Amino acid sequence: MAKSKPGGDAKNEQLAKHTTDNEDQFLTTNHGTRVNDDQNSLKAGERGPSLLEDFIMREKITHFDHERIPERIVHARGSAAHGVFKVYDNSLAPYTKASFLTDPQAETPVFVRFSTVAGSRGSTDLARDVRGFAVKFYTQEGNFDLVGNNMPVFFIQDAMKFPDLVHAVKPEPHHEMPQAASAHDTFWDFISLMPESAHMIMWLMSDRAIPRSYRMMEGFGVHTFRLIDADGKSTFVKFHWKPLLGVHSVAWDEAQKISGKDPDFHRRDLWESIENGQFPEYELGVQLVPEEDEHKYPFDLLDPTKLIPEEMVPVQRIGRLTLNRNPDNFFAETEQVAFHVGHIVPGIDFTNDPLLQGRLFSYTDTQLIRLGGPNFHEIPINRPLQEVQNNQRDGAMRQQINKGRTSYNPNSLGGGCPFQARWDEGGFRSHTERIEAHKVRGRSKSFFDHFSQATLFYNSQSPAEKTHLENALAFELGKVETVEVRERMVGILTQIDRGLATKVADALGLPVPDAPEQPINHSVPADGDPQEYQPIDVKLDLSASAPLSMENTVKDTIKSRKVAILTADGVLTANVEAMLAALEAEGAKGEVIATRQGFVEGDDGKELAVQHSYLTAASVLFDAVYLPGGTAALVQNGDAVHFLNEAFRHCKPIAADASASDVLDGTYFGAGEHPGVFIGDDPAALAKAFKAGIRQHRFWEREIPGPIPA
Ligand code: HDD
Repeated sequence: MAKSKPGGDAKNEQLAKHTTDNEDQFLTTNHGTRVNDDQNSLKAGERGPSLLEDFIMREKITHFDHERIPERIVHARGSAAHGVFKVYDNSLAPYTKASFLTDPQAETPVFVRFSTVAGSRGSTDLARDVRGFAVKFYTQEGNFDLVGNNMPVFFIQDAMKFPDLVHAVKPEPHHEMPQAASAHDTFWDFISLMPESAHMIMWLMSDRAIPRSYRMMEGFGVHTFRLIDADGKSTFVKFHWKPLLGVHSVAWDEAQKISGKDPDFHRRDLWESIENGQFPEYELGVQLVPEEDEHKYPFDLLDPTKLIPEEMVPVQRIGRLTLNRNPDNFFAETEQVAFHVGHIVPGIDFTNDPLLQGRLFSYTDTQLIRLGGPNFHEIPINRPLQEVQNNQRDGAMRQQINKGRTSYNPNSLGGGCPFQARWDEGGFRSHTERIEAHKVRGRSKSFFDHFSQATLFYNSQSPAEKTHLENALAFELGKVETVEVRERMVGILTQIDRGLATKVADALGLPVPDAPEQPINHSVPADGDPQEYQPIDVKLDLSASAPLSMENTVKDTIKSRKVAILTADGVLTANVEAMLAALEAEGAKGEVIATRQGFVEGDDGKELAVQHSYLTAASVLFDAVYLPGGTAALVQNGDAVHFLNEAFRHCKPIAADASASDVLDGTYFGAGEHPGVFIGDDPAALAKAFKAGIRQHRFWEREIPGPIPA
């Protein structure tokens, strides 16, 4: 095994050792016998029955029959990439012993898997859902897994409720519908009885649940963890990932259409951006809270349904993650990678968050069944940089060939090896925490504020984001068939914001209760005292928190954006070329669309290469549209006109040459003035304005009901 060497090389070498180079190699059976016919099975005569003796065919088919392993019970659909993490100069040295967070020279290899939660492996990427953001750091001191999501809070406070949550959101058991969707009765039945999920529901109904790209979403460790310095002193920490491209989403109508046009939209986007050398980048952020401030906040740091508003504790950006290499083999790496919140290294430790505590059990347990036994740590993608040395032995599919007589500790026959490591030798030592308590099944009273942060989130949204959130609730609850469930949810919404409850109730044709209804609390045990589980009413000093709105995200780049260029024979070649160059100069990519594939003939007789026909392209797969002049024929092309109408409806930037106004007149929005629609004669000025528009991502102010659906 490769010795621990800084940077990605050690991991690459290690993986390369396990990758077969197929060039100049003969086809063999799994046991090394060269095969001379891979086309025909062995038969008794050319037209006769196949023979059992055919060990080559039987081996091939047997292996095929066993190709599938159980998919992940949650986060089954995912895609991943390799990369590196580097801490900045102002590292976390005063707070943690972990060298990957303190040594700016260290380049730590990482493997990151993004995922949806509810759908099965073949489901669509654009489902309304939480996204997993799991990072495996192959550090010098062992593997550290930060198994987070793109939302900073969770549905439930205690891991005891996780199977219930997942059963509720998964397809309903009698008919296995709907796939990858929370818009159904069992999910909302559960949520309407679980007031603690109110905050998470605000995130899930917001546009954060339909990201434009894995490269344009935040990540969060969710729980409060601990950093531990060399002296053993602990500081509470929340981990964040901040994408350098900003946080952006698509429209809900668009998400649904992408699910049909390209269910692999996020997977493809991640893959292509890495292949094109436009490496996704995120900064690692931390919010640090000294131990002595544990009880200073109007929420409990151990409660995973709460975030720490950045106005209270700023996020310090301490390092950068760059994803720079696609996996070589999806199954071997992306599918077999095993994350676990319990994979930590000296310098990091857990808190008593009851959700985290339950997770510490669940992840190994799930790998045992999913990856078929206790040796999943030997699969190349899961191996640490260091040589593994312990007295664990045997088990299914053991790879390591342990030598010697001793597999126990203490021993003298093996010279006492392997030795325990002291803290100053890099040994992990659990943080010493004083606990004086009764053993109870219960929850701290400090966990019983369920609404203050749900309200904070809603109040922090821009007007467009609020509308999207209200529409999402109206959509999801509109799909719920049981009226009592819808009513209970309206009751919950009254606790968050009366205006929100009213809008959703109107859409559902339901009355809004006069006074907010106290939701039913189901966290009371059968023999418990309901008084002990009464909600607490917390008023936050903060009425809104700017980082919670995507409106306030970074909008300074068009890097990696995809722009559709609608053409027809006779198109003004020079203008198309000027726009392509202007986009490329800032890292965006224009793609030519025409009625047929191959080439389109320009006004000057020059041929332009065509990337898509109107049949294979769709506006929802692009960030922006350019309509050059010389395309008057498109006014008769329903697909092209629809392309423009739909892009307008989804609030995307649109540029058009002034000479293309005939085609614009054929759209429902026309050639008039609209935010985000740029029309001009001068190619350079037009490209400049267009690029400024693409930086804005969307012009949501255009989102008024129009005569075409969206
Ligand atoms: Fe989990 C997978 C994130 C709560 C049990 N979880 C999984 C993955 C992510 C998360 C990103 C996919 C990892 C990958 O790409 O392979 N999970 C979270 C977050 C949670 C959370 C951010 C709350 C803060 N999870 C949670 C609880 C439990 C689990 C409370 C169980 C008590 N999670 C699992 C699991 C999975 C999993 C069943 C399925 C596949 C796997 O672990 O490897 O064990």
